Amino acid sequence: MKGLGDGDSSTGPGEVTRNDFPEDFFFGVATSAYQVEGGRAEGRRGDNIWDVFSETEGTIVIANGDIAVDQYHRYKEDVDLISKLGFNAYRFSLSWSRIFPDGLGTKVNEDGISYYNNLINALLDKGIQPFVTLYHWDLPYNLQTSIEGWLTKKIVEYFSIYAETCFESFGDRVKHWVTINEPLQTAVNGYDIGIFAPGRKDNPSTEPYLAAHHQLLAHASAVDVYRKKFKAKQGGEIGLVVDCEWAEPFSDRIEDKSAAERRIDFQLGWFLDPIFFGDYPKTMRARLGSNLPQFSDREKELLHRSLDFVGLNHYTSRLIAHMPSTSDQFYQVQEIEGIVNWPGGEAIGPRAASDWLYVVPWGLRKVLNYIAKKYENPMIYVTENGMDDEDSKVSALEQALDDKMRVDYFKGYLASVAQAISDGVDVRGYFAWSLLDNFEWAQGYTKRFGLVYVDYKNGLSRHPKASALWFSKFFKGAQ
Ligand code: GBH
Repeated sequence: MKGLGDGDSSTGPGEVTRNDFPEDFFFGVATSAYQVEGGRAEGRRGDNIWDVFSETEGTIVIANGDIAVDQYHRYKEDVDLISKLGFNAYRFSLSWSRIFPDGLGTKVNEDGISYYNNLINALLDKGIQPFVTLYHWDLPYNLQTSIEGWLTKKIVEYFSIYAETCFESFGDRVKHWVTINEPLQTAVNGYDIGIFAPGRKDNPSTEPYLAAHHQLLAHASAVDVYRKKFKAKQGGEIGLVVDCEWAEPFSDRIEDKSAAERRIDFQLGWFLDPIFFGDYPKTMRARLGSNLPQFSDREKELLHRSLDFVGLNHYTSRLIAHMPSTSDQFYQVQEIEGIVNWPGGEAIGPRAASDWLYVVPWGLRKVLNYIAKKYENPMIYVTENGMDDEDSKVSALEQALDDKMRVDYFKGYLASVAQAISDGVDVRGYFAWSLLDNFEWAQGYTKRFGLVYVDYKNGLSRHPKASALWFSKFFKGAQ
């Protein structure tokens, strides 16, 4: 069964060189504010929903980002590191509550603006392009308590004010903007399963769809602000970051094939169909009925082509089968099951530390081709791709730095991107997740996604792993 299909030739570590990519391709590393910054109470930053969620009894979160890996104080060192390793781009996110502590957008916190000015200037000094995400899950806490966060349409207005302030303050230097990171995860993990802030799980048949709807409208409205007021003068581009696993049909049965298609509709189509085709996928309308909100004509217009590029976060793939009854609400409505073993029993790929992450390099080529074909061959950045190791309390530093499996992961997935480019997909850049080991949300510091090891027991010192050094050699044309 394994080895079917044209994308399967690169299951092993691929052969890949810098020459397989265009000269002006962006190779970056990525992080997000709450996962790396720390400085929770510094610079007059307001609390966000993760600050509060991670100190709430009964959540599964086992740590917090109060200090995280302290990029707030070490940004210069981190920028030097990115530069020394040879990357030419850095994707990071802004903490909304550093800029507007209560989220209301009435008074800009100048301390927050200076911090990001310093970071952006340090990057540009080293010739590193900043790719700036406005929202990577850390909603100002006051917007959660006062207006129910993403459940209400009012959020669109607050997000637009925040976005405008960011374009105004940083857009003379920032030319690549992302509005929202993975609206799918906020909707499903934040409002269905409840493992992410704000931890809601009591109305899984309605709230995820409202949270998604308002994120889409907030995205479109921010893009509108950028295009009307800033784009001509600043000349940058703006997009949305979606996450999508590849869904390979478990078998040739028609039920499994359409289950796999539905799975992608519920991950990718949920966000890209309204932008390209004016409404949610038909499969979603059919299954969700009145639980799926409607767009007004004006909103449809606002959403229409509201992006210059698609940002894709991609880590893993699944075999998808038709399954009429499952325990998870989001899977139940799709009637699907995600499977990690081929019908013959062999795993779809080696497993990383996280139980959801299987190494399946060919899946990335398939997702990229899927997006190109379905959505008019848009410009794409792979905005996240990577794998994690288990934090080990016992093994020596040298062992932790020798991340052979991650080197193979990057080789395989980069080869897959290169193949997609030769297939005709318009991929312009690739970002490895993550620059540093960091706060891995519900899993705290137990999972390490970094190219650079952070020694939590020794002053958060940074130590490049073999994978970071592999990238450096790759940039120089050597292997
Ligand atoms: C990305 O999401 C995020 O953008 C990034 O912040 C994060 O660090 C990275 O993934 C690695 O996880 O049940 O706790 O195991 C990718 C989509 C969403 C995949 C959450 C894993 C399960 C979380 N991810 N999901 S958990």
